[in-house]
Amino acid sequence: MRLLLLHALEAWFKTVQEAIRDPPDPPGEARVGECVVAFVSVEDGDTEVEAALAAEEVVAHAARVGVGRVLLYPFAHLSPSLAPPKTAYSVLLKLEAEVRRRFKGEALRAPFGWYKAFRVHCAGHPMCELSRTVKASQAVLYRGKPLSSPSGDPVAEALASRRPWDGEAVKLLARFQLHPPGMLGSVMSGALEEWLLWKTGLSSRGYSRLPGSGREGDSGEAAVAALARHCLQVAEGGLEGAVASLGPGAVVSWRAPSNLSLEGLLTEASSLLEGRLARVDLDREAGLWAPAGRDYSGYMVFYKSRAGALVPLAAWVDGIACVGPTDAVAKAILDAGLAAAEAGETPTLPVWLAPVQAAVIPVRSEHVDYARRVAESLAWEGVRTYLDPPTRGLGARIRAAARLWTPYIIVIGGREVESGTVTVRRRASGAEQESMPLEALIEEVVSQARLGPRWSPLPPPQPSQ
Ligand code: A3S
Repeated sequence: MRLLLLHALEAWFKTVQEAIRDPPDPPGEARVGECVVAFVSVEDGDTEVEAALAAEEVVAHAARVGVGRVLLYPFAHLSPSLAPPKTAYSVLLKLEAEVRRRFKGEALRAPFGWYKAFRVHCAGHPMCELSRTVKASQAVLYRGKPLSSPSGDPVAEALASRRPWDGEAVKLLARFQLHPPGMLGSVMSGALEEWLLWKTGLSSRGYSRLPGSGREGDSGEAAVAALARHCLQVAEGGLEGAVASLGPGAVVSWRAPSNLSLEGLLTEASSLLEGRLARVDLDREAGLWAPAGRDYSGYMVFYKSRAGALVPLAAWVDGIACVGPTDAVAKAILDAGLAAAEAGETPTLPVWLAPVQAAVIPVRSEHVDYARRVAESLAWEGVRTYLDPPTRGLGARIRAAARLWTPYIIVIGGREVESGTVTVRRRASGAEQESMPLEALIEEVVSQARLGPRWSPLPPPQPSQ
């Protein structure tokens, strides 16, 4: 289906002469105030899927230009492969129904099957004109219906939701610099990518870096289609494994048996995801289908967000598993952490995933030199560490470290300086603080971080079969 969408300050049309035998609509004339005029050419093969996708485009343009009225205008001149009038008319009626279902404003339609005189006063601003080609292969279907068409089915609504994070989560994602993306967020995304490469053994046997393809947001139709397309790209490419950068995150994919539990892998990355993952089969009848022009089978794993959306985190399609984008996985983990906190638990990240692994806090200025030595010896071992100087109260600095779920908060006071020890608050154990020798602390933090990919011995390279 081809669309030409114009933001008009006013429009007028008048039927002049029948263009087909027995036009389904009576002749008519109308003057319309400010509206989006949607010139529509129904193409060969268009079905209710294109009608729903086109309705989405029309309603989105009206919202974009802030107009409360749309005029659907059948227009047999935007495509070389037009559908015959009868089919075109029935698809046009479907488009009208789908627009009415979505659009809170007024929806009008010009008569079909007529030569018409018309006038459109185009507003002329940069956003005024838009042309779109709408095809089913862009659609994601759930139980055979496009996700974008409101179906009242809670799963379909959750899949199509564009607002996966509530206010609470948005604040936390900003603090962790995941949304908008910042340094801490890229550390978490990168750590997840390294962890996945390590878990799948790809890091030892090599993988291809695919060019990234744009992806809008963490959930909704586009994210689902992007993940499915990525799997197919790797499968069709006959690749052993691949990493594609998608915006601030990356998708890691590898050849995997169908009995691989992607839910298990995700909860291994963070137990916070436990119980918040849902699997939807990629199956034309019963489940989710991101048609890419050919049949395939598999499933997708979604994170159930606190805001009630389903965020795609992993998929297994035709022998290829893929997890990511890693920034969406990190966001899901933080959102799940909020759910744990709401249930009275203290959300913690594995040390290898924590963007900040250790905070060193000298109580007073005379403790700064020794504290700096502690911070430097941790950083020297590759521990992500910061020193928070006594420019504000001790309590405020401890709370700041806790707000970033820092696994190790290390306080340095007079006693510690004299005895060459440190006082540690471990977020995971939640127990009170403990005094221990600096060397023992370094050994513990590094051994915790070693549970991640960075220090663990890589598996021996596979003999190239
Ligand atoms: O082609 C004659 C008139 O019949 C309608 N029509 C279509 N509209 C959209 N998509 C198709 N595939 C169509 N097939 C037929 C239109 O109303 C068309 N009339 N603007 C007027 C005069 O040109 C017009 O296109």
